[in-house]
Amino acid sequence: MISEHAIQERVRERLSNDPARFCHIEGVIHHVTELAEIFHANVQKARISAWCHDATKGMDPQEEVQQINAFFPDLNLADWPQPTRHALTGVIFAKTDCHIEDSDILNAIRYHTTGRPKMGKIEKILFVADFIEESRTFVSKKQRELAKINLDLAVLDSLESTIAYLQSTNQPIAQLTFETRDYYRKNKGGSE
Ligand code: DGI
Ligand code: FE
Ligand code: FE
Repeated sequence: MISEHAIQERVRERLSNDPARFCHIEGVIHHVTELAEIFHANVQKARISAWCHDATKGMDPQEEVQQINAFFPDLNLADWPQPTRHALTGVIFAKTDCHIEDSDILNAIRYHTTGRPKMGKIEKILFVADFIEESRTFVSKKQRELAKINLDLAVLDSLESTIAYLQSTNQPIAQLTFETRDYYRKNKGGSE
């Protein structure tokens, strides 16, 4: 794996035409660092996953499909609505451009949009940090506070909010997103 600084520079270069996205990522870096310290997770892994998570956002949708089909031949793209696909190309970026092979980091990137049942600590930290980052003006102070107290409840809270928003705007929702919500409804605050 290349150094964190080198990863940061590759992401900056990749997003040179989207400074707001780079700024969002810097905000997520701040939150994953804080959450990893609170919940005793590997800070370095959390930060690397945060740098990569949205690096490929804004790609041409056709190129996106081609890249995903070539890299994940067994994956069914019907399960991944277009707005969730940058999580998959993010994994491709992490592996090919940054030489990342660590499964905690790659899973955090892959599931940062949909979540998945039984997420690991780094996965949950990136998922929640992405939701509470300052550019999400609809997130309340209470929701940001919850993240520092109970990661599982914060995952659930973010999912309920995203699903309600997507339903109200008639957007397709990944099956995995519902499965994740159902899992965290049943396991409220259960696992760490
Ligand atoms: O990339 P970000 O904007 O930082 O955040 P994200 O990766 O969580 O979400 C990207 C977009 O995808 C956002 O508009 C919400 C949407 N999204 C999240 N889950 C789903 C989804 N869109 C669809 N269609 N289906 C989902 O399951
Ligand atoms: Fe994203
Ligand atoms: Fe993001």
